[in-house]
Amino acid sequence: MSEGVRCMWMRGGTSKGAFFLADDLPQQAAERDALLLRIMGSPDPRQIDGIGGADPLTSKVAVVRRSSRPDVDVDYLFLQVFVDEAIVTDGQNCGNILAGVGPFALERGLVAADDGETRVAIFMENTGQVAVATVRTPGRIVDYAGAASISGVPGAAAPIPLAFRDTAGSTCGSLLPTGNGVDEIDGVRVTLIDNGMPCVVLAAEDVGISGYEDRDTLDADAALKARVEAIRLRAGPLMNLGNVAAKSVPKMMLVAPPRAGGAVSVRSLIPHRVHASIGVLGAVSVATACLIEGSPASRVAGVPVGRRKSLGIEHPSGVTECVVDVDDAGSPTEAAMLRTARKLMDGTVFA
Ligand code: NQM
Repeated sequence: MSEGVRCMWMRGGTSKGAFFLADDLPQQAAERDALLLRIMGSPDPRQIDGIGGADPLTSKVAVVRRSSRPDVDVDYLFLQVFVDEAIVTDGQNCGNILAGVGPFALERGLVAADDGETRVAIFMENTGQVAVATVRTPGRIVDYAGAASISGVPGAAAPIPLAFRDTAGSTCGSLLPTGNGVDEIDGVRVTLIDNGMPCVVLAAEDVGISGYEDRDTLDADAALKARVEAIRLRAGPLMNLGNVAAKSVPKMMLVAPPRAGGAVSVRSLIPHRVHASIGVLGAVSVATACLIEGSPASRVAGVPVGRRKSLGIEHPSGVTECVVDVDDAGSPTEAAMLRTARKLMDGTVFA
């Protein structure tokens, strides 16, 4: 591949990654993954020989193709390239990188832009659901500039609302894969939940922290990480995920009472580094856990009444608003989140 591969480097939400057309990458997964490891510079904690940013949040890949599915514009496969291990996994989705998929598809001509704004229906190959992104396209050109700000990203940009349906059980088969709102693992009460992202939700105080620590403090706490990882490894098979030792799911969500006007405060391990803010579908899953009576999240959360619930998820870099619609039974039917994205570089990457 010395001739290089066409690649767009984009920020999507609070993450950054390399966006490729599916046709520009090897079709065989092992060959593709070897190439992506070279491109990102993994395995290496500094990713010095690649374009990855030495952080799981900046070592991400989107593979996009025109869709042949009815009512869908493009198919999006998300790949997480591990930083310090030679692992590329499609075992999770990513709602932050998803925010860049609409603009990328428009830029590459996979979708025709409308004048004003363009609705892009995106099939998320990792989990099999459709998300709808609305991208600002005045004069049929993607406009990245705007006044929307999201916590975790300095400044402002054009809003890209994302809407999700039918995300319950995306990877685990059902919203609550054990059938319970609360389980106990290693003496800790947990909710094993998947509303777009498999998550283990537990009270921060039950693993000996306040839940308000910053990212660096928690990343330096080896004892905490070992305890949380032991719970994660036991949760994996219970969530129909099998042995999760080399997987990036489930995410570990340590919750505490809100203290900045939101619904709940969260520190998430994704799974071996602490998230600088929170993942999109991770936030949807935590917000949903807050609605489950008697769960560790519901015990600390302040949940608004009504069928449409706007829950502020507090995290290390601010508050992310997540809107969840519920049916008469209180089960989630739809979720929405505001993101922004930015085209950073378009060119050829060499492996
Ligand atoms: O949960 C990081 C991110 C994510 C995932 C992670 C995400 C999501 O912030 O939808 O966006 O949890 O690995 O990019």
